Amino acid sequence: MIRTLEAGPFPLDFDVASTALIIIDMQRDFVLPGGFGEMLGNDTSLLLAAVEPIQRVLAAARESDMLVIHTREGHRPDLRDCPPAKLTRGGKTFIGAEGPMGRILVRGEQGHDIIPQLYPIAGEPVIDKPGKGSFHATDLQQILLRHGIKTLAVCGVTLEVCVHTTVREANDRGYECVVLSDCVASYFPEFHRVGLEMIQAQGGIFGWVSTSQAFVDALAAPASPAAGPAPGTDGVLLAVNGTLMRGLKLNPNMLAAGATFVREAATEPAYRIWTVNDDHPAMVRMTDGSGVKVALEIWSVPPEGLAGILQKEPPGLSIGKVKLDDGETVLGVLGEPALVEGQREITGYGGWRAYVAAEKVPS
Ligand code: C5J
Repeated sequence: MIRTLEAGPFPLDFDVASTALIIIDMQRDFVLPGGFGEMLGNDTSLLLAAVEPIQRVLAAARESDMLVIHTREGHRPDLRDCPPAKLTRGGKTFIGAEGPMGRILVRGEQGHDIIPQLYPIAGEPVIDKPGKGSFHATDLQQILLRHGIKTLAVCGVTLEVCVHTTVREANDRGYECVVLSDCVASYFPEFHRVGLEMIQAQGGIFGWVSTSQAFVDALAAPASPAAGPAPGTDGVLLAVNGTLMRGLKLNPNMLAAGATFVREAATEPAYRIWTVNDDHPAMVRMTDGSGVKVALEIWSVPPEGLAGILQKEPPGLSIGKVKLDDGETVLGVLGEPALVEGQREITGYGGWRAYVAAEKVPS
């Protein structure tokens, strides 16, 4: 069931069945006094602020039968999986040392385990990871593939270390990540603020940022968007490359027509794109072999909604056939060649969204 999550830099459509909630390292060693975090000189109380929002998100995810995954950073008791540089970083040895909650960051010790408020229940995988990232030296990728996961809702600590490393690893592997801003924490408020900015900078370079409340609301909303056909069923596939895309200014025309987002895509390498007075793009098919791939979105539109979308399009844009890089041909918005005369070409950005993000064009 497709849901829309209010998020930056633009709303994220996600399917509950292909989304996992991943809660990173909510271990005593990071969030309670006497653990690794405090030994490094940090005030652990800042991390406790994330516990209550994560509890609400966790309850909503469990209620929706969403896959929930927990991670724990830690090492074998003999520390053979801990690189010497990590062990002695800062000139002191903390990992493996005795503390009030047992040996620091060692598997099986009290401090290594997840705090009771967020404790996993039966059936929720726990990933024991020796590194900061959750993919490095773990079976997380296999579990996500086995469950058909495409989207990760990410919570946990610390934002700038294990959360960021995991999001970057996941993003490079093709997962869509949304970080819930109040469900992550840092020992450094400045890192919290900047860490979130970095995720969604440049049009969502690593993913999306949302909140616990928006996530809970999206899961509680009735089947949404209810107006549109299920992707690829009785709707007509339409490729849009500009302001009709998610979160951009003419996207309400798509929603009003009952259209639903299907996927991101790219054209075959036969197109170029211009900005028409920085108001909207015009994508033109090239016949001289100079074309490249242009990023676009595929939407499913009820046939009766197509005319309404076209009518509201700026002059010089029409609906024709667009060939995608996977060989499929769909209907798509195209610019008339005359429209782009004297206009600025932005093909080098790869698409309208990257252009408006890079040049901060109101969109
Ligand atoms: C750190 C983590 N900060 N879970 N680990 O060492 O972020």
